[in-house]
Amino acid sequence: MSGEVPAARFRNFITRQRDIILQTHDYPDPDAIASAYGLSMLVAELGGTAVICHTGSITRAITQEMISVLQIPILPAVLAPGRENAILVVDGRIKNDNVTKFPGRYIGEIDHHPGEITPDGDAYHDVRPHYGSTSSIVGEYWRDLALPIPQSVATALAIGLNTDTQRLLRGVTAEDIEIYAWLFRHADREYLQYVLNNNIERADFAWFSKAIANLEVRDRFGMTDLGEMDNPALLAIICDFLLTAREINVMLAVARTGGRVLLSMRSESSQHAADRIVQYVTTGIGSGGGHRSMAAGSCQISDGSPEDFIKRLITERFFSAIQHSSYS
Ligand SMILES: [Mn+2]
Repeated sequence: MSGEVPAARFRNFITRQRDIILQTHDYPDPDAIASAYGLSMLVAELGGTAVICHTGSITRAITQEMISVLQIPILPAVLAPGRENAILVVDGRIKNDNVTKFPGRYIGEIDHHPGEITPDGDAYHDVRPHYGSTSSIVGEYWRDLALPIPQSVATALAIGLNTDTQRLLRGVTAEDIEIYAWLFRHADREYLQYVLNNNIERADFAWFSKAIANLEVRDRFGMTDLGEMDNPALLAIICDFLLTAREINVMLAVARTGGRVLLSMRSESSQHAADRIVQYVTTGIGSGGGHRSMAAGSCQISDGSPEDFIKRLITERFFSAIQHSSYS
């Protein structure tokens, strides 16, 4: 890697590759949406064009509201233009299962998840697993290139940074806090606080109540099964919430949809990395990954009833990880 700062490297990359598609991971969350938006505006500022697209719905009302209020031009996959696409993956990895492939060339990735980079001599990689959010990386690009960041971009990035780090409490580093202070100065603070303080809806309460009723705790591991529910974003929010219980250090929330089981996992235990446990639980039946502190996965229900499948494979594997403090 050359000695230039990542922001300068990105600027040089855009001078060679002026028209790009920014693809978020499927079912994009606020961090993915905000970082794609921040990058699209930066590409425009640098004289290029960038279209944002994704696969999978955006289910949270507050996230849809943020997209419309901040006028973020994000398109569902079906609207993505033709085969000449040069696609840069944002808040995910080219190789990941949660990045549904579009026609075109994959030219790079900007991400904060751990794991190997996709080897390709020409591709652009800015991968910083120690960062709490991709929004932090994109915020640094704006700051380090000394470009005038629009208020809507600073606001979106500050929201993305906050949601991925659980309000600066999870997987956060000094770099995240420093760029947050900078973004905060340029953001619409009132709207930022409004979005962060209104991410739950009344309709969610029934799911919270079911999650609490179905909660099983062994040692410091908690698990809950929400039954049929096609809403990975709410599953993650519920998982975050249950982890705040003092008695729970590792939390798994599962739900079923279309013959699949969705998993959301959180860990605040230094001995138990969420990504490692999700990989262990889904071995041979699905896939998963993420960070030490937050991870997700999915499995295909192969045999028996869904209840039986979850109990036999997922629940038992999950609780058996209590013994394995080798996960690090
Ligand atoms: Mn992220």
